[in-house]
Amino acid sequence: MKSSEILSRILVVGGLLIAISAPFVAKLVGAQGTIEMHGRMAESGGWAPDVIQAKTGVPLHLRLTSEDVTHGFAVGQSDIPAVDVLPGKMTDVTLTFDKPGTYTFYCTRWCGIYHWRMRGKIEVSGDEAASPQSIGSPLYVTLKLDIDALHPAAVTPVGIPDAQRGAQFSTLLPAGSLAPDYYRSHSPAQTYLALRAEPALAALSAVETWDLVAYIWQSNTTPGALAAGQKIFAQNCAACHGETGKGDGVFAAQTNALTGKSPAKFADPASMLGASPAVLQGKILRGGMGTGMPSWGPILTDQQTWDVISYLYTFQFKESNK
Ligand code: HEC
Ligand SMILES: [Cu+2]
Repeated sequence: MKSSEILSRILVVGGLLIAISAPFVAKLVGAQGTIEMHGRMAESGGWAPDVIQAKTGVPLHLRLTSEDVTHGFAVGQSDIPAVDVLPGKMTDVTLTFDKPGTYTFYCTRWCGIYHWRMRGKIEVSGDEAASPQSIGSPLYVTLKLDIDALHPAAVTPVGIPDAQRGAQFSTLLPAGSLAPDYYRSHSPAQTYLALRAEPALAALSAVETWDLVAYIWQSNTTPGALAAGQKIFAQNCAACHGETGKGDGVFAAQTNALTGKSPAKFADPASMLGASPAVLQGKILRGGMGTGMPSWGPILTDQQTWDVISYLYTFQFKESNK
């Protein structure tokens, strides 16, 4: 084959590709470089398109509309405010990314049982190094925890442990008890048993020791983090786990009918006090893989994840100022 022949073949093939892809690209990218995006409930297809390319520093214009019910649109791990996406209306959103990486956009309205599956990706290219999720391995991986195993608490308190009452014994605590590493890698029941074995705490009653466990939890959070965690919980978790953590949210029964699993009961001390923050974080990041528990890793920032975890323990512990 002569080289001119090869060249002409490449040209023909190249021409064909352009002809095929041109109408498709034109549909996605409108006259002013605006992408029109249509939302449908996940069972009818979710977002179209569901993968979008963008460049750092270059504004991305989206026109959002719904083909069925009201949806919402937000980008995970970003502080861009969520907008509503209404049938028969266009909502314009302009996004500019400073960091390259793959961002997840998602629906923020409870449009149905598969609501949380209404997700898509924005692939942002650029020169800058850091990606939005470059936070290293999560704790459950480094600690080699089995996040799917049951974690019954070896011991549970009689009443509600009270962080304020615990504060008065805080000077007796062994060094390192309040360190984040310790708090995150131990369940409250494990912490309780470790404190019971401390000679310096031998004079404390069981109730007083549990109060100290609550104090350790409270020392590892702040009122601001708890308030942020409460908001995240109300928006994203209560529909399954229930407003009061009893596993009785509006979608709990449907989740059980679909997967055979029920949303975890954070209000149940026998299970919750056996869970370390690291175990809870693992499940939140990864999701249940078929249990109905969504994966929140691409949606919540590291800080938001710890905020909601510290909030989950309010179903077990009493805070100082309450
Ligand atoms: C669509 C329903 C649904 C939503 C929404 C949901 N969950 Fe879950 N979640 C479940 C189910 C079902 C389980 C139990 C099965 C499992 O562990 O995978 C579970 C389990 C968990 C566990 C494991 C608890 C344990 O003791 O091991 C944590 C932690 C958790 N969810 C946190 C959250 C948080 C935080 C949110 C919101 C950001 C959330 N979930 C939203 C259904 C849901
Ligand atoms: Cu939706």
